[in-house]
Amino acid sequence: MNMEEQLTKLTQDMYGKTIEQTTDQELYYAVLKLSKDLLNTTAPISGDKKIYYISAEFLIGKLLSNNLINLGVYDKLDEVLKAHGKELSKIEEVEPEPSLGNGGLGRLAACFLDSIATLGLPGDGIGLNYHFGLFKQVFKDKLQCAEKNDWIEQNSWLNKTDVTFDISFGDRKVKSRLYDIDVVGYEQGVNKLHLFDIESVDESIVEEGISFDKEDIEKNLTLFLYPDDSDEAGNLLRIYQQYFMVSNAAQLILAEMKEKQYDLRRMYDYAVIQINDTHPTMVIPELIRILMEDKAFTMDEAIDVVSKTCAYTNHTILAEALEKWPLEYLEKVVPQLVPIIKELDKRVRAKYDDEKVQIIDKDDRVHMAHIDIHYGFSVNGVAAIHTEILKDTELNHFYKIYPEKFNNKTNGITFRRWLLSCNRELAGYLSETIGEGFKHDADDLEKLLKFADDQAVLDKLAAIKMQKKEELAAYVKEKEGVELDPNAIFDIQVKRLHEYKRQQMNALYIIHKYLEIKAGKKPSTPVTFIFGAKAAPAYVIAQDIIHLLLVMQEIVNNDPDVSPYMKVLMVENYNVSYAEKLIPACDISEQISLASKEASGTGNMKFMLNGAVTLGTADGANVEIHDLVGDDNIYVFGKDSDTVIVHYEKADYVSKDYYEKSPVIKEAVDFIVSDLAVKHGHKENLERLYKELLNKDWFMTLLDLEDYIETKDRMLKDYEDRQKWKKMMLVNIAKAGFFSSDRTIAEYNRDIWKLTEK
Ligand code: 26Q
Repeated sequence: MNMEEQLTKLTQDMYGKTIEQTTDQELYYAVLKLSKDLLNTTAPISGDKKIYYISAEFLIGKLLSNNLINLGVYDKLDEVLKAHGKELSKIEEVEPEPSLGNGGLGRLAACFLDSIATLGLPGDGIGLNYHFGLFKQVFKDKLQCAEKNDWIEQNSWLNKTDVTFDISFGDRKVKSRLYDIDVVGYEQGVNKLHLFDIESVDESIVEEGISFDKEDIEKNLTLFLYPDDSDEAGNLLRIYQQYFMVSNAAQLILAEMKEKQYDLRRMYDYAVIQINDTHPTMVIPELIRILMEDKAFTMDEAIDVVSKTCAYTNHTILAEALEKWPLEYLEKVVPQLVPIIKELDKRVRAKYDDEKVQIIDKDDRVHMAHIDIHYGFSVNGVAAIHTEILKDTELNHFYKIYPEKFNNKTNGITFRRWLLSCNRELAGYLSETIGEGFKHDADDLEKLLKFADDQAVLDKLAAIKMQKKEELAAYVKEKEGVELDPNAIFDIQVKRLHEYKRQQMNALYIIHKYLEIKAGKKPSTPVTFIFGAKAAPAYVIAQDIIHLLLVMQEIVNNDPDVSPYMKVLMVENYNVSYAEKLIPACDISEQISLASKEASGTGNMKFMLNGAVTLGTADGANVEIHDLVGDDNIYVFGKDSDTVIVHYEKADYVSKDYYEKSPVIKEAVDFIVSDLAVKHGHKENLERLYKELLNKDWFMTLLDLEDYIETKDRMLKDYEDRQKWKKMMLVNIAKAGFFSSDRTIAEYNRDIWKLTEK
């Protein structure tokens, strides 16, 4: 049967209707079924050695479009649907977005699964099947409210398996159940994303918002990602979740080893476990425990085998994000691991006198990263500058002990989702211009450089950008009720809300611009500032920053003197699907973290690939973008990481000095608590943010504000030199090949995993 016949039969069997008669909703489920049938007949990727990527987050996004592309049937299906008066892009809208991640780390895990399968490497993801995942963001009274985000439906990409495991905690035993999602590589075979759930989970215990009984572990264990940890019960719940994840992972890996009759004493010849940040760290003591208790290993043997199997990726240098669990909590939830962790610590103490490398500190807190570094064979950072900072400062004590373990793996993104799927117009035009080679070898994008002076190519790139801006404007009009002008410059900052990412600095720029326009200085090209960000519900200042942005949105957009020249929009519930609409429509990519704080960033890569120009600090992967495109095709500002690190060491940054020295800074900061702002907002939130900026400003917003204003103004001016701007777009696209996650995964494999590519 050809595709048209298959689909016709499906809609007939499922609904007794022709394709024409079905609704988009019904068609989605028919196409889902068709895709799942295709996945079932696609060969699994196999090989002797396998990578297990364990992660608390897999921010996979909607899967329909991506799976159709990777299965090689997107165009065919699109054609069939069109012939019956249906639009694939409309049908895609029906799919709910899985809510299994928070930000960069989770999206990276999803890109990696795509590339692992695309390179034909045997490798599965292992994580949790959160029913409500990360909360859904709604704005009420210009404040963020958190609601549950349900995404699991009767018919979905999840496949219930008959795999279950017993998981024992200190005070209870539970039964797990494995659900699988197929991960198909681009014109390749299939791997799995293994998501564990608890049989007794109960969605009905969630009350208004996202509150629930944190102590009812049998019912709540897999409801939410990162449940509020501002009290003890919340912390314990996170430990329950982490142990549940890794004990399932360990049992699954050992079961697969057994099935293949592999010799466990050479486990490292058959398996690599990549530990994505510290959330899965307990897999190390758990594997040691099982090998000793069930497989008669001595402690020495178990430690040796596990250490040669596990590798750790660090995603942050922020002290507050490095997990340290009180030993007392571990005793309560996972007492069986405590003697092992103590023994691991004892062995470290016997060898090294240095307090900084111990696992259990003097306050009896267990430093999870320290377990990974001592008892794993590889430690990697996620961008060149980040790895250097780890080696030189944050993890220097470890680097001195184990220089051979440290390596860099600069992050990447899958071009299937972030070009072929989200920007079909650009992908299509690139194919016409430089051939299809870039679809398999991203470095081929460099062929575009030959066209840097070809007017037709430059104009077409600009025309595609305009089309994507128009599409975004239409979507935003419907979704948010805000009118955007596609002729304005689209300046976009989308990422988790965090002070180090400095959305507040962007807000201060907006205030500055608003005040300038009010004073009569009107920009010749209008500009639209777009934000998308969720803030952790317990992160007060982050909520205040969202509030300020929403206040500015109201003030600016409703002021007839100002709104013809600038607009502000904070989109509600920013997620992967929204990113796929925003990124292709962007002119200016805001990557303005305080230098040294953003490990890599991956949004920066997605924007570049789609022809946006970066406005950024010398931080994370921005540094590598700068190296690739050269000074003429990026706007870099702000103090560098060495300077910032010295400020922290000397504790000599005083934000008030910057405020008092600069009338421009003072005026912008003061506006936060002006009568006008307070009239539109809440005094309490605005005052708290104002005081924070003036008295603390831990992430040094005011340090870089003047340079930021100057650089951004220059960039907005340069946009008017259309020829220059179009060339910058072209160079950014052409140089983005390095950031394909296929390159990243090939490096992981070459240096860490050492699997054979198929
Ligand atoms: C820590 C302690 C207690 C509870 C939760 C956490 C926690 C939760 C989430 C710590 C970290 C995260 C997420 C981190 C993250 O997303 N990091 C980002 O990883 C990306 C992929 O490597 C990088 O590009 C980003 O720079 C980095 O911020």
